[in-house]
Amino acid sequence: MTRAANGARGEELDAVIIGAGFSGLYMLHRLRDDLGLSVRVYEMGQDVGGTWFWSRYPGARCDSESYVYCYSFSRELAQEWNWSGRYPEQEELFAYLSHVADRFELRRDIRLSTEVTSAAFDDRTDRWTVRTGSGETISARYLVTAIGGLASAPHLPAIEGLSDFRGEAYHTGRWPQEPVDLTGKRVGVIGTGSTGVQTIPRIAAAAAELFVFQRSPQFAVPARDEMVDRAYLDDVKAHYDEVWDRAHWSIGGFPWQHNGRSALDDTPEQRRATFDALWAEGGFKFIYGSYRDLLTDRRANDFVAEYVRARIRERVADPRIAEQLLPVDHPFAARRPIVETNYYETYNLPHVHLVDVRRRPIERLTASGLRTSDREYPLDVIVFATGFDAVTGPYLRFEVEGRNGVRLADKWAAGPCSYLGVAVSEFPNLFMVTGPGSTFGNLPVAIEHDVDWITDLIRYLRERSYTCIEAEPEAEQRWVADMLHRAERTLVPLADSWLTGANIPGKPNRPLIDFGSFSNYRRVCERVVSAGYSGFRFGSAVPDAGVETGQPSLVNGAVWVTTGREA
Ligand code: NA7
Repeated sequence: MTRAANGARGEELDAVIIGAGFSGLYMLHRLRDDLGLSVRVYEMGQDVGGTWFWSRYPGARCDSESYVYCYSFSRELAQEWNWSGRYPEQEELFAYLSHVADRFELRRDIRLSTEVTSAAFDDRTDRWTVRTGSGETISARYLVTAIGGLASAPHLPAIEGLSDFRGEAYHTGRWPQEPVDLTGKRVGVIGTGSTGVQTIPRIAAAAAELFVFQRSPQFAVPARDEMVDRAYLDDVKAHYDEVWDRAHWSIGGFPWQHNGRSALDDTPEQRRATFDALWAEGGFKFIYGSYRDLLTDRRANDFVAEYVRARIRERVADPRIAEQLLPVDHPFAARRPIVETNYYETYNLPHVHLVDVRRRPIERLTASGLRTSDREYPLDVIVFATGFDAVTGPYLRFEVEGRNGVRLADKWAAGPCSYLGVAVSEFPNLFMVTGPGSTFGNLPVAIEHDVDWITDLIRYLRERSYTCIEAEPEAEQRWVADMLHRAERTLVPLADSWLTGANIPGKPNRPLIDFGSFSNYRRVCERVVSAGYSGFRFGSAVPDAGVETGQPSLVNGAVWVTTGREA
């Protein structure tokens, strides 16, 4: 036991990890089993799985391919696990993560149903004091946030009359654990992002009537589940190293590269042939395996945007409804791309109605339904597929206090800053797995990278008896500036979405993640390591014994070490 900053006695550990999803499970495995640290994971859900514990709405599935939406750190795990198909549904992903927790005996160090309510860095001991909703206080040398960017911060828009509605209401990110029976009911879905597009066809299959309240139509590409079969998945297993090597050094964490050409250099016929071939394959390859400039040059993007609009028109029987489903206010893939199955055909069903709430805005919920500016829709169930306070939201749900009591919420008031998306100046010994400013794409690949990188960094600290590490403010500022510069070279800033915080009223609007490629991010991180963790400074004058005796640590006398220049 040790004495925490305010004098409360707390259990002493090497590391506390927040979250038991993809990131937290692997982080626990590395820190505990490879470095031999004492570690505890706190998870607010009633089971492990993170996103795949919470996202249980009808049709919830990942839209990355199964064989790269998983861990690669254990060849045995990859060889023994058999995915059922191309895009696993929530149940299968949850089963996979549960299997990982069991196989690597992780559960004994995970506290479920326990929310971390605050974390404060203690300048005197160079340790974090972590408090939980169940009243625990823990002192830990390292705090690792493995909280993802979405699942813990669902966004419920401030629609008037929310509490007046007498029917059932669900947010897709907090779908009940027990089955919800929609059979024969009048259902309204608000939102047509990735989640809405996945759930609408499934809800339509059960509901008596479905009203989709759409504010912004988006671009979606076909999933083509049927294009991947058992033989394909076995072949991937046989070429494990090759597939993973390609994913690790790719644009977005998928095992493909763009075709190296500019869309501007091809003839209309060549472009059509390129798009047709990729459209037939389906999935994210349509974006990441296509022309090199689709996401950076508006003219190239206009070609693909027009192609996708034409394909949408082909699938919707009523031309007036088709027009309403066409995205026109943002470039293709400038919002997080959507992958769909039977989405557009759903609007050909007689009991499915598209309501354009940009033209006729939602005014309020009533006891019996939803009212727009021109009429009332009687509903039994309302589904909010309205997204998340993404990337920063999960961090600002609890109090995080760094050196000298500086609050993370204050530090990020104008938008998040970090060094490499992993560390924040003034918040020593805090490590974020895919935090704000980290890379974007197929997340398990990014997560494994970050977890390995953090593990190596902690090993480095321990081998040299450093008790404290902190990002230098200058390195952080340069990283943020570089990241914003890379975003400016893409079309992402031309769209309002959660990628820039624009989906949350009042949230600073700017890119929240690094839109450079995965391979670039990896290279930068490698350079930082080879320069002796440039951009960080290390403190080594706080003996662990100081914690044991409750003596103030020697912050003022600490030997701060700065190595190299940041990459
Ligand atoms: P998204 O992509 O943020 O989509 C949210 C949807 O909800 C989007 O269509 C919004 O319309 C709509 N929305 C939000 N508030 C309102 C109000 N007040 N009225 C009408 N419509 C509203 O969230 P998802 O859950 O679909 O996906 C998030 C990520 O999860 C996804 O990118 C994957 O990474 C997994 P808008 O477009 O803002 O006009």
